[in-house]
Amino acid sequence: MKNSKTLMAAVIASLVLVAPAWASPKTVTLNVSGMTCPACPITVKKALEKVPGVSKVDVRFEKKQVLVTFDDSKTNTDALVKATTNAGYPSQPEKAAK
Ligand SMILES: [Cu+2]
Repeated sequence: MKNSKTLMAAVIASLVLVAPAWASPKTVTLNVSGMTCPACPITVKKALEKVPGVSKVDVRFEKKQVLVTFDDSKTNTDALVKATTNAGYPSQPEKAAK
């Protein structure tokens, strides 16, 4: 009895700790075919980091992909595509979200 109560408390505590991470961050993979040299990702990353709501930009230069984590209540995939396009690097979401 005492053990199961302790276990329950541990489970609840871990749920409370993990919960904020579920809130609303979304990650999208953008294919950026125009990244041809190692300096390109810097421009792409800066352009994406300027978009309000973007919390993380992870460039995979070898794959010509950018993983963008953002708050979907503040921005969306279209805005991210526009940001890279305006910086000179047209991109496409890996999975069409429409
Ligand atoms: Cu370049």
